[in-house]
Amino acid sequence: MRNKNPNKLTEDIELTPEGVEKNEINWFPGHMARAIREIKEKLKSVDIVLEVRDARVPRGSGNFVLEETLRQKSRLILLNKANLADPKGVHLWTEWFKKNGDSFIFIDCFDKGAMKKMMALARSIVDQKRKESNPDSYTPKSNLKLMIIGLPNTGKSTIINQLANRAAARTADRPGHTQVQQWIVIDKDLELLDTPGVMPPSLESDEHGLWLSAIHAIPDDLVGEEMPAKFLVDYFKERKSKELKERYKLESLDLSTEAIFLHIAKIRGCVKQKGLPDLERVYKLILNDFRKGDLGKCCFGLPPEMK
Ligand SMILES: Nc1nc2c(ncn2[C@@H]2O[C@H](COP(=O)(O)OP(=O)(O)OP(=O)(O)O)[C@@H](O)[C@H]2O)c(=O)[nH]1
Ligand SMILES: [Mg+2]
Repeated sequence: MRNKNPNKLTEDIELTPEGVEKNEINWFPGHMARAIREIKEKLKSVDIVLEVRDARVPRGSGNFVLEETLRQKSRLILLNKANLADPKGVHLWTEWFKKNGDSFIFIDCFDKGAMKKMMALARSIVDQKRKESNPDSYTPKSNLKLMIIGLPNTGKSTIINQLANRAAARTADRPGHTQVQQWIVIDKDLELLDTPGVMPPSLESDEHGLWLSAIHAIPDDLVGEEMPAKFLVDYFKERKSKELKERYKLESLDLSTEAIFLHIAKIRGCVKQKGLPDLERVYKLILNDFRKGDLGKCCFGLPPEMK
């Protein structure tokens, strides 16, 4: 469903008792409320939850609806796609997560070394909890059951495939690909539960919505490509991104966003009939380039006390 008010991403959201909202942009359709219920139901049967977030939006790609529940369980926050995140931002958020006391790790899930480190950390969290609850007769747990949760498109199924070393779960470069929970047995010592991506039922601000649209947690057809594309060009312009400049052969970054759009339309042949610029194609192109990391690295939002 397209947002009826394209200048506003967030609407006042009314929650029903089941947690299903009634707002104009429906990024929280019925199946997400069901997915949240099913996550809560399965918590008892797993040793630890791996909460996958996007390293480019370390806090804003969490889900406040599950926060309270997850705090009562062993949980490791995986900040995935760290290869696309700005190292300065990663450093600031690392300090914040440490201070906050949450277990976390920044990873690029295609990096075998990082995945090994992540699994060792997950095992140590489970063992630590067992030790605390049973100090006298503690034994490490050999067969682990993990549940992978997180916002759509954060890389949950890809992480499972990397651990399995095969295409055990279906993946795609778009949100909402996994629709049902699926157990994947890696070997006798490791079982993973893949779950459908779930969005929080409301967002903090319009900017928060733009971050999640940019990283493609929110499908493009819900809000359109124009606002996220404008946001991204402004963001990288402000940071004097040399990737932005080089990618689109810009003479200077001291141009208006509209002038940059027109320039891209010209050099990339995005033209409609009668020679008019096809801006819709330009917006799509910018989003695609950004998602591949071709406009530069980024980190959206600062830790709370630094705002
Ligand atoms: N650059 C980069 N891309 C990644 C990484 N992890 C996953 N991806 C890509 O992100 C896209 C989404 O991956 P999925 O594993 O399908 O994401 P998901 O969280 O399972 O998505 P849903 O099932 O829709 O909730 C795919 O195109 C992956 O190749 C990563 O660490 N770095
Ligand atoms: Mg998936």
